[in-house]
Amino acid sequence: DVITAVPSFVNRVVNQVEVQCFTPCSSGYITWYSSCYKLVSEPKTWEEAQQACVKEGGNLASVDMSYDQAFISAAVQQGKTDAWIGLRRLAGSDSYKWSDGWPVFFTHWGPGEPTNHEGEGCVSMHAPSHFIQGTWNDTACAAAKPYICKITKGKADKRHGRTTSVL
Ligand SMILES: [Ca+2]
Repeated sequence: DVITAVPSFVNRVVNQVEVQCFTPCSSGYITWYSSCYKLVSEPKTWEEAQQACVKEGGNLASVDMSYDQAFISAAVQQGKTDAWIGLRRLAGSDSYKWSDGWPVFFTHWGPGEPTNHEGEGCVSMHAPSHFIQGTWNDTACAAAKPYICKITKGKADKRHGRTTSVL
């Protein structure tokens, strides 16, 4: 038998490998799996921080899985204060949403969190000064904090007109 066509799944694998090889992270970003991350120490409100990340082609970091949590927590522990992540409570509700649109599969709240107080709808990750470092806290969106941007390579790649499939 002669194989006359490359199966579509092979094309998808090749595309993914190309994306990983030819789309390096921008300067100042660290690669972790298929995303690039940067801890920015200049404090901003949650909304300003999100806008700053969008300007660079990303969003405030979503934490999709426990291995992301471990990586992002390690990055935050290099700073001195809590840092914003991309989670925010929907107004007038108890449900939360990632700013990059990723579904909320995984959470790592600190004890008693989220408190869901009115006016505390944005989520930060605790710094090493906190006894439960790396856990999450819903707090005032207008507070200025360092933040973590995340650029997902497949998404950045779409800007150049190429589609990346997830297997
Ligand atoms: Ca809280």
